[in-house]
Amino acid sequence: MVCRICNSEAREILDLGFSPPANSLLKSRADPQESYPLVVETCDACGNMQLRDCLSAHDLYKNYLYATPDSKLLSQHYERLLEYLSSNGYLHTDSVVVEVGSNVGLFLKYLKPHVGRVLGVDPAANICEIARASGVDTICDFFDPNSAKAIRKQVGATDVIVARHCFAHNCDPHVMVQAAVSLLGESGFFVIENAYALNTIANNEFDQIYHEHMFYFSIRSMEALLRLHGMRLVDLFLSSIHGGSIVFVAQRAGSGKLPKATVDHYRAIEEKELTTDAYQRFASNAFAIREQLRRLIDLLRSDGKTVYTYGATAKGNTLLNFLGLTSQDIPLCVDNTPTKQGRFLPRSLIEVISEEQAATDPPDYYLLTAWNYKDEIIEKVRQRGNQHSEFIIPIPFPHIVEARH
Ligand code: DWN
Repeated sequence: MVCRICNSEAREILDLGFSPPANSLLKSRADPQESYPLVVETCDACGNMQLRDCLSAHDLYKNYLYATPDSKLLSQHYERLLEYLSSNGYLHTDSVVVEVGSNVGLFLKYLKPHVGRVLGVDPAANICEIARASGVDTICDFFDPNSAKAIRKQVGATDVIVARHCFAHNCDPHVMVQAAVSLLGESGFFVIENAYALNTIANNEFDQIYHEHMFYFSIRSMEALLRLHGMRLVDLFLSSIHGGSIVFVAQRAGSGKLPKATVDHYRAIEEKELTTDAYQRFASNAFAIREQLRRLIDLLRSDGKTVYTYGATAKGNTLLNFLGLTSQDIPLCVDNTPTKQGRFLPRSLIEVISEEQAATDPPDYYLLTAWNYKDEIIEKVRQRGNQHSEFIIPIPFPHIVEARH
């Protein structure tokens, strides 16, 4: 396939087979469902890592079941992100901030008292309703040059555009950058937070590969994209959330701040780590994890043990479907998102139940498919009185955590 950043030839690094859209949970086990190829490629010319096949954004996001969880870990991240943006002069108390992919508005709600004005943009009508009901002004639309023009009419040139874990979710990455350039004021900042490709590759996080994640950005690929639109990376901020994320701060080239030494520092580390060998190890480790984890679960089940998953996560669907695990192996999935409860995970057909329901008859093991919230979830399970269940952590290699109080 062709690289969707620089149009060079891209080459395959990992084929995970066919998988249904990760958040397409079914209302009934009999509902029709489709699976599509999950093949990841890389471009040697610009460092881009992309899905070979993109699904329609409309089909993926118009009625979206993922609501940002109300999590301590995320709240701590919001605090650190606000501190970082404010102390570096990217955000001020009078800033006009637009968040793209604002979901239920949790981040904007946190930001609102610290800036001039906030506005959310999200394509999922059902999610926008929740955001508006919580007092966050939200436009229900995709972020593209047309909607950017309408937003500029409404709030004027924007000081900061934030795109957290949604920028990689579009087949054409140029559209969002074009939209940002047209909405930003002359010295405005475009703050893009994504799962960081270096963490994905180095930590064997192959479960981060699903149809919503159409790109896996590195410093190199992000700079290649920004450069094509007269923008440049001026700073970056690494975080451990979502299995390792990176916050890119971009500005129009030639205006405002010069790139910080941080960018050179981490680009040099990336150049050493994100190598062809690293991609090959990533692919072979995905198959090694599949074999180890499948063997572990089969062994536990043959010993009469019960295994549930914890977290009806997008990455959990990739893991379950790549391993071929179904409701025959894992009868239930626990998740605290009301819109997911009572539904069935696509293709594995595992029923989603609430944390309260699970607490009444806990399993011997939880396969932690929300492993990025490991400490918070284990603490919650123990505090609710369950000292029985043990936790299978699938990444970076399968291991069992008891963590009993
Ligand atoms: O990029 C994306 C990431 C940021 O979020 C989106 N495309 C989709 C989504 O991916 P995910 O589903 O893998 O994300 P999370 O945030 O790891 O999902 C956590 C799930 O776990 C949620 O469904 C909520 C659930 N949960 C829970 O049941 N109890 C989470 C916590 C913290 C809990 O205590």
